[in-house]
Amino acid sequence: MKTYIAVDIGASSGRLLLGQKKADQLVIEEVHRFENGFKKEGQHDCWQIDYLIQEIFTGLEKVKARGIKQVTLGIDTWAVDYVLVGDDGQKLSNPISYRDARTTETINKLTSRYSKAYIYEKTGIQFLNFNTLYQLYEEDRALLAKTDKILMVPDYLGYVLTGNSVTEVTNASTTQMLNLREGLFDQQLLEQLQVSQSQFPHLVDAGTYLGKITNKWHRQYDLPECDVITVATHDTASAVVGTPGQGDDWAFLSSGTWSLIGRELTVPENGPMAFKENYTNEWGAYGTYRFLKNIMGLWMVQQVRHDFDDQYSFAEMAQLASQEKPFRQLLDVNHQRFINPTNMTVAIQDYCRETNQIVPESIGQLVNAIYSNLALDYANQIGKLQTITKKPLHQLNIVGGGSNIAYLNQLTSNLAQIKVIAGPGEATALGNILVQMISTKEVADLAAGRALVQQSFALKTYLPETDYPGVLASYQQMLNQEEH
Ligand code: LFR
Repeated sequence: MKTYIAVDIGASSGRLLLGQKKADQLVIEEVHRFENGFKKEGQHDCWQIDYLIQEIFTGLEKVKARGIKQVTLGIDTWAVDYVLVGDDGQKLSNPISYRDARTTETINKLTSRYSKAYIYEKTGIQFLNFNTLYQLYEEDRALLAKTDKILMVPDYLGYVLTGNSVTEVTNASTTQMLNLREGLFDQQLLEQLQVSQSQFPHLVDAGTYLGKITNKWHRQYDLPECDVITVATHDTASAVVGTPGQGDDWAFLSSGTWSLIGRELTVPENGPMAFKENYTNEWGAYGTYRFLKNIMGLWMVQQVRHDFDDQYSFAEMAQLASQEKPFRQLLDVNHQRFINPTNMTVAIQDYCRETNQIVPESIGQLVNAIYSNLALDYANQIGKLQTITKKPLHQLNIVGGGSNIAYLNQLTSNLAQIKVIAGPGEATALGNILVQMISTKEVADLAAGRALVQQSFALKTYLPETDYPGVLASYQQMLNQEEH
């Protein structure tokens, strides 16, 4: 029996999961989990990339300690961030986090030359302050001049492990630098950044073989033999692969640090309405597109938890939130002020004070305010998704850690008046493993992979139980007023 390892690193935690196909079931087990986060280094919030590499090896040593001698392995992480590598093959600095303040104003600077509409038409990618396009625009020119390779974070990790470098497309598309029509980096945008095509290793699709872990690491650590496969290296791309949607009337919501809500398309949708609503067309595995929107997500809950000295577990926070009344405040959860505030609790309370709303004080009230407004935004986007793609939706598949929050799932089902299927919580790692299994021919294709997930994991169904007359309309009105 083959053993597959998913290295899945999100902005707040990372894990190694072991997967095997036993009879007609996909069986997974977590072998190692670790914290992740950025730290201030000088002016900037930086990822601790050497620490992440160390944790990958620690996890692989645990695999070997179980007597497993041979595995295949795939790596996925969050998107948009990159590592600059010099001529000597070493990183030139730690990667700066997308939440760093350096790009807050950059969209305006860059779009004074090329309009937003023009960039959108080329790339089909949503305008987020932190896209790689804007990060590279603000990059230290002296460092860029010394840069031999620009590697997206998961490509960098694969490079450190194997010595081989590629640019995998599901993640590369989030740079907002790939040309949709040409399927390559866009020459004009590269020129604007004074970055050359040759600084990016060649583009590859998800499922491409990368190489073996080099002997240097085998001498240093007790590792299994490892064939590294470049999976859908963007965590959201892996999550969508691992989402057990069937037919074409389902939407996905990958619920973690971010909430990524959208639907899978086979042809990108970058028309005027998608542009106006700032929807993105991120490239997926096997010729698909993730037509989606970023919503602030559980980041807000994670930060509030820190404000309360991490004394509550996420389950306790959800329990306390469910005892409060929903919709006591309307918040624009996607406001820039919630991207990286010094204190999230204070940021939420200030917002409520400024807008003359009840100020949430207790942990339950704060978390309820976040859940209520996330659910409102989900419902709002379900409507927009159907309008823009001109196809009805009858089901929302919620995956990721957030799919375990029953209260939030029910709120979402009620507000959007849609059937919610929750789970699996580990869809990202599953998608990572499925791409490996498709590469080794243990699974036939994407549809077969999703069917395997469907039959291997217990999913929960939520049906609308009630509605909240006028609440979604008030939320939409609040957003419209904010825009004007
Ligand atoms: C989710 C995610 C999103 C991306 C954001 C920043 O973990 O990858 O898809 O927009 O993080 O990279």
